[in-house]
Amino acid sequence: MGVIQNYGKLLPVTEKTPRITLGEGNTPLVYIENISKMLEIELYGKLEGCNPSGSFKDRGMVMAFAKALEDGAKAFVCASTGNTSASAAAYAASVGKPCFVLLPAGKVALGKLAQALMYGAKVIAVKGNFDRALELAREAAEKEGFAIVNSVNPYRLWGQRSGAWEVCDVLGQAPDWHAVPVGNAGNISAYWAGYKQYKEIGKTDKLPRMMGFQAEGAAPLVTGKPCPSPETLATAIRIGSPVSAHLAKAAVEESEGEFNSVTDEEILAAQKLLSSKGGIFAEPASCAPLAGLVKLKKLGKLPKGIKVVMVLTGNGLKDPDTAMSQAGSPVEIGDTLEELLEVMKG
Ligand code: AN7
Repeated sequence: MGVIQNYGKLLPVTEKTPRITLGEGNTPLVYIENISKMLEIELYGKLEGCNPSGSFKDRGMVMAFAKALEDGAKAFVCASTGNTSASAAAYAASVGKPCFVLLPAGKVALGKLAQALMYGAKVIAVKGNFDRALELAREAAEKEGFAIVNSVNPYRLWGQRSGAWEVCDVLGQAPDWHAVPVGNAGNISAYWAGYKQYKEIGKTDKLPRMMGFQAEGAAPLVTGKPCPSPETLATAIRIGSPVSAHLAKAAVEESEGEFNSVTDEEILAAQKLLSSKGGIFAEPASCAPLAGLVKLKKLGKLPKGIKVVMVLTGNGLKDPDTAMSQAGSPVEIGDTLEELLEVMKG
């Protein structure tokens, strides 16, 4: 049913771990025909927006909550650019525990904010960026004895490995390239660990090259330096000092992958391309990998015919404001058939 039910044997769960679930995981892996043809590759999208809170975060959150509950946690805390807070708030609601979420004030997409508030978390807007909010969350967790459910919590990354397992279960083995947006660098690290674990137990013969994509204004792993004032309209990945940077670097090195950055304009163009040619609406951060593939194709650096899986990390509905800023507006008419037929002619 959920990640713990489906993959419990591969996860650090014990008899005492509560089998909680909101039905996370088991998301579609969709072949994207039009864009595959355009890029001359075999391109699949992992639709993580189909998770219960609308992003990949639920895979790890269910594990973080289960293990914390096993240890007797009374309350939960996280900092977030939005999706972690929505996910944590959802699981906290479902297990009936309080949850504090720290958000960078004014920099969280509308849908994510609505979720955290509706699920009933205590939502705290911090006048600072995500990196500062995370420092505060860690300090408060330590002082008050709350369970911290950011990806500094190792169980988060454990649960997120399940994404890699599902990809291999569907394709029969790992793809040639695994493309993923990188913010706090947890997901790329978790996928790599998941692929390696699957290879060890004989479920895939090969390992993919890990291709991480950051926004140009928040690209510490591309430049090799922390970014003190990250800026990008892909607010999910507006992170300057990734907590799992060391793991992500190791993943890219070991897999002979790469980090690349893309501009906000390239991200928006990719978001439009994916929705208008692929029929898939993903949030801006999720479109950084596609933006990167388009760019690599232009540079002649995208090998023909390779199988690429890109993780579409969050649902497009989470950020209606950014979408509407480039989507155009409906054609307005009165209420007559004449007017209707007129606009239908184009
Ligand atoms: C849609 O919610 O960091 O590299 O606080 O929401 O594992 O951080 C979100 C990150 C990609 C980057 N795509 O993943 C948070 C948060 C979406 C995201 C990422 C995030 P990591």
